[in-house]
Amino acid sequence: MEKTVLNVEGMSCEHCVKAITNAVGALPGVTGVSVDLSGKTVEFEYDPAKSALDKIKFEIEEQGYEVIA
Ligand SMILES: [Cu+2]
Repeated sequence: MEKTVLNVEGMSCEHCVKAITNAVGALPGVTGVSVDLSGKTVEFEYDPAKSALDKIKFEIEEQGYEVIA
């Protein structure tokens, strides 16, 4: 498992936290999704063999947010 922190723009409320937590958490091999609204970060652990990082970033953008890094 690899621990990763992404900088994500556009998250503003608990709805955003839920949307991202549910969408990213539903991907295979992803656990421990934690959204920090004030820090504008999404932290999680993932298994690269099950979900590529690009796929995870894409999923966040599908929800309407922008992955900065
Ligand atoms: Cu929101």
